[in-house]
Amino acid sequence: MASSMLSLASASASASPSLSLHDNLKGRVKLGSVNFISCLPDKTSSSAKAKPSGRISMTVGVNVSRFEGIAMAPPDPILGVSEAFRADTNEKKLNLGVGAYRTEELQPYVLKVVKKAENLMLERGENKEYLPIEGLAAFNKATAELLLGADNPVMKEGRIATVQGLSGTGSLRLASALIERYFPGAKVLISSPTWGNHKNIFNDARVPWSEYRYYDPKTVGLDFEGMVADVKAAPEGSFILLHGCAHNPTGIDPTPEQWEKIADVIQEKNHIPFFDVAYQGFASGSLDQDAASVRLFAARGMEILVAQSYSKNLGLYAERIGAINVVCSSADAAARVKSQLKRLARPMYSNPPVHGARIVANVVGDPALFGEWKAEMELMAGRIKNVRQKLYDSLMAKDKSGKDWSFILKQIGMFSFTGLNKAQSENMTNKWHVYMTKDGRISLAGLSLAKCEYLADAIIDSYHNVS
Ligand code: PLA
Repeated sequence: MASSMLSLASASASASPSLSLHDNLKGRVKLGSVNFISCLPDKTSSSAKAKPSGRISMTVGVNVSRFEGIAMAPPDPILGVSEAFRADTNEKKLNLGVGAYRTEELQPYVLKVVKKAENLMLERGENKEYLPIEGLAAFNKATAELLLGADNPVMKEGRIATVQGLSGTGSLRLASALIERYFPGAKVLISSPTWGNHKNIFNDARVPWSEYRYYDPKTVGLDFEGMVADVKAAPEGSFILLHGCAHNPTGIDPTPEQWEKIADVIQEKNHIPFFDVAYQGFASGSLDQDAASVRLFAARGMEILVAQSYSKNLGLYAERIGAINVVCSSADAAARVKSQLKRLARPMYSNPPVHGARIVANVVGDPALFGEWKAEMELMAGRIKNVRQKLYDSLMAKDKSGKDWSFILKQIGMFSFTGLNKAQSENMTNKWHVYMTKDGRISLAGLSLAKCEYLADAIIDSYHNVS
């Protein structure tokens, strides 16, 4: 309907190219579409000016839209890779862009424990009523306990405000809204590099950010001195965004000793640590080990923000389940913070979805299911470690240049930061049909043992033959 209206409009206008815009609009009105009339621009507005092209009809037709001034957005640097992958018909194609776990057959994986929890939920005939603004109480309790440990004094003293969020991203966004409202002008410091969406989140929330040094390309490791210096130099009371484990995209985490020093500087400068925990249990295979960084800060009695996600560790990508936790110095402060988080959430999305929250609450709340989850998580983390090893072995066997690829083994989590530059990453995609982000990151969770040699060939070719 819309397109036929447009073509009628075009025909009418192109038949009378000398008509003024207003005349054209009037002519269009005669076509008699109510929708169309309602879209007409104000003839006095500048946006209604016809462009000096032979296709005045099209200009007028398109200018009818109030969205004329909106330019095409670029594809997302991570999720856009999946779109390009889907469009490629080459049978060798490999999607190492988004961090989504695949089986050895490169198929998406629904955890067995998730299916069990869903069956239980179906048997119980759970209703579909709205959740409270803060989310499912059983989920909020479970997620905070998973993060800090059930016997953590923070839990016992009620010093934590936990609100269910729309997975990690939505939880980070809610925390950003809290910062914007209650800490106006405060800066968030993010690592260089970091997960690309962090910048978008803070930009959209109008929270100023700057970067601290993190990755050192010379050592392909952590620039610890640079990091500490930059955190020290930040204005007092800044928020320091830290990846709880499995740093994305580098796969390089501070050692426990380095975490202590980072905590020292943050405390010294009265900064507020802001953790993004998107991979708990997925880095080492152990939920407790992967939460050690956050627990270290909590044990010092510091106030902390922590965004959590269940996309990766429970494979609940599309359920959008996560949480924002604010550890406060008193139960009273936590209650007030929670009330304000709810106030921020209500006009944004009202209340969160229930399905994923029930899955998490059921899995964590049932000792048998909890045990099964841990075993499955170890399997997933183990498969990633195996392909990491095989990729390294293949590179070492095939690359005769003497290059040291051992940094791949030192990285942890689902990603490997290959060190390939933009042109080399593009070669990976254009020549080898290996889809990855342009910063040189590959998701090992999308790689199988069977494809390691092919990937090694692609990396060696791109590294040595593309500058
Ligand atoms: N924080 C970090 C560090 C992440 O890597 C991701 C996901 C998230 C938060 C948010 O995930 P969630 O909203 O699904 O909970 N990063 C992915 C996917 C896996 C993405 O970009 O959205 C990535 O490929 O980097």
